[in-house]
Amino acid sequence: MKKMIAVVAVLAAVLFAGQAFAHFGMLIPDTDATSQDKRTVEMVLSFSHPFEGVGMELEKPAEFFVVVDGQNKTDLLPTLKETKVMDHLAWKTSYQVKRPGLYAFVFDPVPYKEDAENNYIRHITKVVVDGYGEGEEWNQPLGLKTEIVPLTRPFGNYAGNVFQGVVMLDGKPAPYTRVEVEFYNKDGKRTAPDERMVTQEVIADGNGVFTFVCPWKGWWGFAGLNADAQPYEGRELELGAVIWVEMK
Ligand SMILES: [Cu+2]
Repeated sequence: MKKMIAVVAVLAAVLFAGQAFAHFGMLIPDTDATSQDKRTVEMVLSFSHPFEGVGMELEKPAEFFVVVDGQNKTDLLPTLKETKVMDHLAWKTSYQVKRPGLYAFVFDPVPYKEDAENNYIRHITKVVVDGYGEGEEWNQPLGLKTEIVPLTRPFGNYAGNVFQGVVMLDGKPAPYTRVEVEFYNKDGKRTAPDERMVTQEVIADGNGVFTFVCPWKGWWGFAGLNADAQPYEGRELELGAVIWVEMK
């Protein structure tokens, strides 16, 4: 009996640990490009474990906006409607792309209190949509607190392509940042042979540049993780620079 309790305790600890890391802000559109036949982008915002399909509550974000061609910022917060992702509170919206250009959507959450790690988590989450084939200046920073600036065009990619980006923090490349990578296992068909393989991990180089090959089609999330210099509510604040990219 004692042995069984010990085994259960170890299992619980392993499962709990597995869920404790690898949370991702998720901002998933139903397309990475608009066309004459597809003018509206449906988007879902959540805070989840994308591979395992385990959700967390995402309270209404502090900010949600679109930046068109790196310049015109429009607040989209009032357009958000409640929905559920992985059985937890999430948000959705529908956005009509009226003219050609580069559309970068960003949400900045209210920091999430994570008791398992005794910290707060703020994943500033971005996705880029190519408006009518005119999404050009896709490697310009938006000036976020932290962000991944793509070095691979963040749309129209093949599965098997490399994704490369620069992790920026406070407007500067953040050397040797740990980047967690996860596949959005939407239909649950992918299984990891091993708990460690749910989340993949790379480290940026001395210029904040990281590289990852995406082996399958689908949406891939990249989270460059740093601790904020300022604690939040007395705890460490994990700052995540997150970007989602679709491989086809
Ligand atoms: Cu989590």
